[in-house]
Amino acid sequence: MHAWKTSMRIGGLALALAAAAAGVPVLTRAESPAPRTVTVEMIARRFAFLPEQVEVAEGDEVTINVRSADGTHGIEIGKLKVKKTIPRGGDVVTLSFTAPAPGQYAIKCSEYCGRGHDAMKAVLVVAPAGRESGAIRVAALTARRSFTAGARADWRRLL
Ligand SMILES: [Cu+2]
Repeated sequence: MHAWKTSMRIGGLALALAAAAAGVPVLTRAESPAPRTVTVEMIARRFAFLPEQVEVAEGDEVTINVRSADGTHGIEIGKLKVKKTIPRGGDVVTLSFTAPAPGQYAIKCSEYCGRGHDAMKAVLVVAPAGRESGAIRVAALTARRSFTAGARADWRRLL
């Protein structure tokens, strides 16, 4: 005779996802339960990422959804050993990781995409847990020279 033991766990993830539905359409943060989840919608385009800066706090469960607005690109966070190809056509590529020790982590394009490839960079900024600003800044919208009005329009259209 067998004793069947079934355990089902319904975690706090659903709560976090529901909480993330409100607020700014691009970046969402659920404050509880721990660990927090941070989801970033990102566009890769010749020759930049938008946003070009992502701020999280140590220990955050981070998901970056990336899609290309033109050709094939790649996304690599070398220090985190995260690297994926971003196909042409706009399909979403998802990176998931736990935010590491405080510091700045370079994000770069890992697939040669043309003349400006080497300049195609962004940065992940990790703040000490509990000391983040509370708002995830999107610095790229006005700052980046290589982002034309057309690129920003792509971003709005795709998200
Ligand atoms: Cu590239």
